[in-house]
Amino acid sequence: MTARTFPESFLWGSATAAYQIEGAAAEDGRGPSIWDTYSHTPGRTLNGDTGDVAADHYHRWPQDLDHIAELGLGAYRFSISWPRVQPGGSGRFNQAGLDFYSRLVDGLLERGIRPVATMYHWDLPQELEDAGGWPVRDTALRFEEYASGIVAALGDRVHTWTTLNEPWCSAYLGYGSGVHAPGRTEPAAALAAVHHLNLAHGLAGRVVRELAPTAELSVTLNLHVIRPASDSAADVDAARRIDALANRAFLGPMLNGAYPADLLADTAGVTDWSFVRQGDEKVAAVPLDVLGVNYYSSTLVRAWDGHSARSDADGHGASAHSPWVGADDVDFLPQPGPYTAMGWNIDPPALTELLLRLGREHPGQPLMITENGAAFDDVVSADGRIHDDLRIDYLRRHISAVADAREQGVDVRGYFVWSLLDNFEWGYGYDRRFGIIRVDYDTQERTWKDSAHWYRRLAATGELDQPQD
Ligand code: GBH
Repeated sequence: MTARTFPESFLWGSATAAYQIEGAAAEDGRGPSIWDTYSHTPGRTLNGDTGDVAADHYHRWPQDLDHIAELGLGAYRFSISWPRVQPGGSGRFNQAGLDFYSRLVDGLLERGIRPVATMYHWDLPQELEDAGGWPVRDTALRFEEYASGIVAALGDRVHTWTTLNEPWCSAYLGYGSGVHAPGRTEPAAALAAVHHLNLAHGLAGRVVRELAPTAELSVTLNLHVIRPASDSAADVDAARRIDALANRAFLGPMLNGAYPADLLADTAGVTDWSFVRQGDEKVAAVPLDVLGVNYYSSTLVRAWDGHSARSDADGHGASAHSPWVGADDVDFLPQPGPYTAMGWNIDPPALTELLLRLGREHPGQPLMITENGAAFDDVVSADGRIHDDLRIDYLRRHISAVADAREQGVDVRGYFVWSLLDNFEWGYGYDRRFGIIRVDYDTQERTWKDSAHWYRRLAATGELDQPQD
């Protein structure tokens, strides 16, 4: 088998998020977030699962950091729980919460692991949602205040500050389709949320520049690779419209300092965008040291003719509402397999395509894969091992896709596997496992899956086995 080699400077990491692993939901002064409320609402999550205990990382973090060190990873991407450090979302900070992350960051540094901290991975303090949530401008201002508190406390001990994780999900799944917290289904509110997330990103980015000038600044987007079902003008236009909602609604303000004109025109029937004030888009365009890209699967669309049966094979989940606000005449087609346990199609070349696009449209912008990984139905063998060959194959093919883009000149500097541990998979609870390390939720025991052993070797050598077709 031939191997392709990544340079020593390439950063190998793993990622998690606070609500998905920490547990200790009511400990040491943590306040409630929208995910506590949502997961405790009957019918919202699979099996009624909540993040109350999760992987108990709040108590087990030293051992979890030891696992990262044993994996030989250069970086760890985690998120800070806003309601743990500022329970009401504004005003008083909770010292016990700040201390937890301070210890975590020091624990990483002691082990030679670069801390990559995400400020917001979906756990909005409930009080701020009660005051209107992301559709309201004040939430962005509160986020700036929160950012000031955590950057002042952790400063440049954090190597990379990431403002937001996947604002697409926060806005469209939280306020459009309602399959994420807070579970609202209001198309105009979803677009207002898009804007206030972009604004929050810019305001917090400015805080990082001021308070931690030597730290790197980034944001993580889940960018979509959208293919039209045919080359008909109508299908190509459907793909353009979804690209505007999915990708350019964030890339526009954040990297170019302006919303794309076609997005504003396409959604004119939903909102007049009057919540965008003079200067906001410039604030959102704070220069980034690195753009984080999360990638899992690709998207196939066609123009809907208005009468044939719809597929709607997108992120509706159980919801009757589409996350694709203002695009009711676009249909999402089922994709050819294979699929992961999430039902998402496996499409590694689309990742290369996405990276080439970013390299072309945003030349000079360094990139990082901040999430990629897969849920499969893991089986614990009689010998206690988890032979997750499908996950290894998924990772190998996608990392190979990253190598393809790098060979064509795209500046991708690192790769973070999602996830370090099995964890609370949002609406799917504990039913879907993304970890390279298994968590037994009865004992909280951690067991390395074969993929963890495989990933450790890759990080140590930089040498990737080729996919076996
Ligand atoms: C990420 O979300 C999250 O950052 C992370 O917390 C989460 O655990 C992880 O991925 C795994 O889900 O919905 O059928 O249209 C990824 C969310 C996944 C949303 C792919 C869009 C497209 C397929 N995205 N999804 S579908």
